[in-house]
Amino acid sequence: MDFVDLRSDTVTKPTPEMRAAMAQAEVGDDVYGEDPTVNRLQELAAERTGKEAALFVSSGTMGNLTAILAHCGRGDEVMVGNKSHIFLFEAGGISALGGIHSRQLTNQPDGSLALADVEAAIRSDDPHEPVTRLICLENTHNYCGGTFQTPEYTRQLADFAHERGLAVHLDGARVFNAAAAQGVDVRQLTEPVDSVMFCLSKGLCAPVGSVLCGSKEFIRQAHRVRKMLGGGMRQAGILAAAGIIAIEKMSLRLGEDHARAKQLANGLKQIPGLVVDEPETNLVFFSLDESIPYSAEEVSKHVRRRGVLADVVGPRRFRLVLHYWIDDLGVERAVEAFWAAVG
Ligand code: TLP
Repeated sequence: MDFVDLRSDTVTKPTPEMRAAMAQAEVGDDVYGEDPTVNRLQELAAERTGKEAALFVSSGTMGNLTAILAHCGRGDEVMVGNKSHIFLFEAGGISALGGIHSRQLTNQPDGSLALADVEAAIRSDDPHEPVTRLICLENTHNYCGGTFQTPEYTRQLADFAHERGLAVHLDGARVFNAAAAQGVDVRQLTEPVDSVMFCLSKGLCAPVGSVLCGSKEFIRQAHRVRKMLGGGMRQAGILAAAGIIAIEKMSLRLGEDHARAKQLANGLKQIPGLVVDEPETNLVFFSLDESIPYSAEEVSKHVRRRGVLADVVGPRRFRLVLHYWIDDLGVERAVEAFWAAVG
């Protein structure tokens, strides 16, 4: 069956243009710094995010881990949101592999961290306590509903952190979605922070890879950490070639996914018993109210039989993700499948 796969934007396959560029990519040994296509991708990523340098990594998880290990030493503390991807879904890597202590602050409904909470969580110079080193933001915020942070908030939080001697890392897995949704240059969201990781392999359609960007000195350290984690790749230009198209072309069309997310949310809202959050970007979250006698798992099996794949994120909660390979017909098929399952 031809599935409408709304489980994630990570399911996106490369475009025909990407496959052609991958086949023709000029490559070299990237551990020697000799892969011209990787170098071009890194220069492009640095330039787009307003940073001095960048490093190609295998995944978003590796990018965040590499960044946090480069910012912090063993026993240091990093502030993360209690709904952040780093805290919830990265296998506890920062503590397991880095000996880094996490301090979880309550994410506000829009995914931000309240400055008052940050201030209250900064450790004092007391030998009993870990040393506060870093604050992590997430933009767009996945589990807060694909919400975006504004340039003003980002600047305010970064200034606040810097005045107190702390660094800021941005999990910008979908930061191009955050920029597109606000009609701003992505730099406005990345320049204020010390480091940013963004993913090529989600809504931007590349098959593999993320990029970590920051100062030259930070990337020099991150390079060593990446090697330590086994992330030094060789002829990675084959992957980077798709990444260049992801940044140059695919980042420009994300507004289409956001418009379809609204279309999908509006369609689902018509179905009695579904409580649909207003999407800000490409993620649509909704819940089943008590009038529906099925669990999310049961509903998901039902819609699957109609060719629609949905992400179950709670006993009565779903996430549907719009991306390049979902067109208007896909949105219609999804709405029809949920009508048939619960309507
Ligand atoms: N998110 C995936 C799942 O792991 C949940 C998804 O389907 O959304 N930061 C954020 C904000 C993410 O959403 C993700 C992936 C990552 C980091 C990790 O990226 P990868 O999967 O490349 O390691």
